[in-house]
Amino acid sequence: MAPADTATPKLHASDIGSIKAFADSNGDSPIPSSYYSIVEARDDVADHLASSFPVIDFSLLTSPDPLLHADTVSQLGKACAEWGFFMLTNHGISEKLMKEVMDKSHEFHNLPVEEKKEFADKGPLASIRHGTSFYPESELFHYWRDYLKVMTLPEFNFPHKPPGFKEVAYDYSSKTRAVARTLLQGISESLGLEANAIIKSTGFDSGLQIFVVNLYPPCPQPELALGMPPHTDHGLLTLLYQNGIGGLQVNHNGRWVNVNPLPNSLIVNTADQLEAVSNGRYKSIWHRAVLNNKDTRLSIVVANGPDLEEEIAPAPELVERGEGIRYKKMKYREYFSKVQQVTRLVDTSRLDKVRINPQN
Ligand SMILES: O=C(O)CCC(=O)C(=O)O
Repeated sequence: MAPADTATPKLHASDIGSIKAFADSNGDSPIPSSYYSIVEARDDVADHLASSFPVIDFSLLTSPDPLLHADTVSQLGKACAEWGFFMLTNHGISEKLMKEVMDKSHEFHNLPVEEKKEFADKGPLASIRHGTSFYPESELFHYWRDYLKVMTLPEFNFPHKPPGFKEVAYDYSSKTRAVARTLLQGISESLGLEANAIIKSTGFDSGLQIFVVNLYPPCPQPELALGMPPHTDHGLLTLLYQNGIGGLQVNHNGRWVNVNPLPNSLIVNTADQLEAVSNGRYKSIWHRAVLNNKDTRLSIVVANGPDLEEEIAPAPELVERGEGIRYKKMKYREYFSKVQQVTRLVDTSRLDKVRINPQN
């Protein structure tokens, strides 16, 4: 499948340092064979399912009309149970702020490589991390993306450049956190729990938030490489906003489906800790990022998690309702730092470490 004889040598991501800089200088030349991560035909995408992707109107979830609210809670529960992903419209974050945060994110990635060295990735618990690929030191293939990952909660950290980035990121991080909090209340209700049940049991109000900016430069051979491998997210709820260029694919009942967000909408997905808290009713869904050969794609991903010191376990009410307990209790810090590291190379869910019966 891969044209090995024409490929650039097996360059390691750490030699490359920044895929944006590499892509800028490499032009249309073949990509290094170390980036050949695609193992299945790219056209195996179930595009007929894209139009069924759930849409939730946030303004109806927060409506004072109890009927509209209840109807939206039920749609939210259905979206979480059937897709684990949905598009969120009318979320109340201004277009101006969304544009500013996107522009500044782009400016950050456009800074000269030298200027970003002070933010070089020093491991998952570092507060500011800039790097390339997925887990460059240990992965089997490399991935065509550069990233900035910042812990914005429980304490706000942020790079001091480019000017103005920190301020808009603070605003965006607070507003997305508030949206995630309200969604968690709706999700609790959809499970038949008290609205604040998940917020309380996960210590959400002192929880972790990671602000990620992914940049995927155009790739001359998008049929061979991925921007990000299939993975699930470790927290509770992730909110993604992209620059209008598609690339996110969601695994729905074993098929990849392209996600086509409306402008200014957010794409939300349920993550590992929500699967555990919901005792498996709302699964953490595999997703990946594919590439194109024309446009630079940016995605701003805000991962919202529990308090790192909180022990996460299925809601007792769900277990008592006769479902039986399906997930072991685990401190989020342990899950976040250890489980994530240990299982990063294998194609099994990290959640298998806490699933009581990994077949479920
Ligand atoms: O850029 C995307 O569409 C996917 C990003 C993602 O899954 C992540 O940052 O974890």
